[in-house]
Amino acid sequence: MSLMVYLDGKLVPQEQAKVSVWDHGLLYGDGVFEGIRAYNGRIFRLDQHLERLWNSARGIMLEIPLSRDEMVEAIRNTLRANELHDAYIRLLVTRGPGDLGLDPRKCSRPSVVIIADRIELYPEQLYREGLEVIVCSTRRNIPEALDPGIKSLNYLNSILGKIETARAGVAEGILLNSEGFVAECTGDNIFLVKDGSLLTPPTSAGILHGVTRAAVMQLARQEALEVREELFTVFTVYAADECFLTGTAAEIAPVVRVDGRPIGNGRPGPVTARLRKAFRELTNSEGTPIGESVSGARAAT
Ligand code: PXG
Repeated sequence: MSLMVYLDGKLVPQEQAKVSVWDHGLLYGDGVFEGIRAYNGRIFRLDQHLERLWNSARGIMLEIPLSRDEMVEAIRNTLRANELHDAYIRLLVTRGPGDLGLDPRKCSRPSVVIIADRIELYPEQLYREGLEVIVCSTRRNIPEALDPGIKSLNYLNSILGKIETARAGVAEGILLNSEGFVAECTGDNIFLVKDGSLLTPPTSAGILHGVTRAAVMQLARQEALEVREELFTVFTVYAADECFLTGTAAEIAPVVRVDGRPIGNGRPGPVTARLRKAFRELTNSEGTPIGESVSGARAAT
């Protein structure tokens, strides 16, 4: 079945959802994006995702041509048009069509795209048995050059890491920052459990300010677990009791091997399991309602 895609104010069938080859999002990766999830008819942490989108846009001096309320309505309409209750939402704002030069002032109008699709869940086995990761030789972008806090359409730094993980036959890869401290993974944030406390790199390490990361820190504190944002090296990872990754798609994914070394006893640990349960309860209990589908909504623009 063809999906309806939001493109610059209209809902169009996916076959017609096309952007110009002059769009600087394509020519230069000039734009910002978000990956958001809806659970059982509710959009999880939508405000935080939109706050990050607006911050990213501000970081590259891109004016989003919709108000926050209009964006919320556009997302809800896209979900309703596709009758999706559990979904992955990809939201993009590109610089828009310009000329072949870099100058963003030549781009008259940013483009807004919202794609809502069924969520492709990771295999259950991955959560039961845990995943294996490597430490990539690709380093995270340095914040002084391009802050990883800006969720820009230029993801080559993560893609270089992903190429390494694919060649190693593992699910994810840890990226160190330029100083050799652990930053995050190609598309997930990282947490360790050591002596009952949670450890995660601070945003000053040069990482994406993950929405799932923030939710997990909040849940951990509610569960009376100590959470420390501290710089650490890969040796701290090797010596951890537990390790897990957080992200919109992965949620909370246990890591059991790093560079071929078992973490803890080599099985998903109890703190990770406890947080996974708390996270599931959170995603089931809060969120912005998508609202009722109106008949004929698929044709509406
Ligand atoms: N770090 C990076 C670099 C990310 O891209 C996260 C952390 C997790 O953030 P949230 O807010 O989702 O908790 C992300 C988000 C993919 C993919 O296909 C992943 C993201 C974006 C685009 C694609 O794995 N991740």
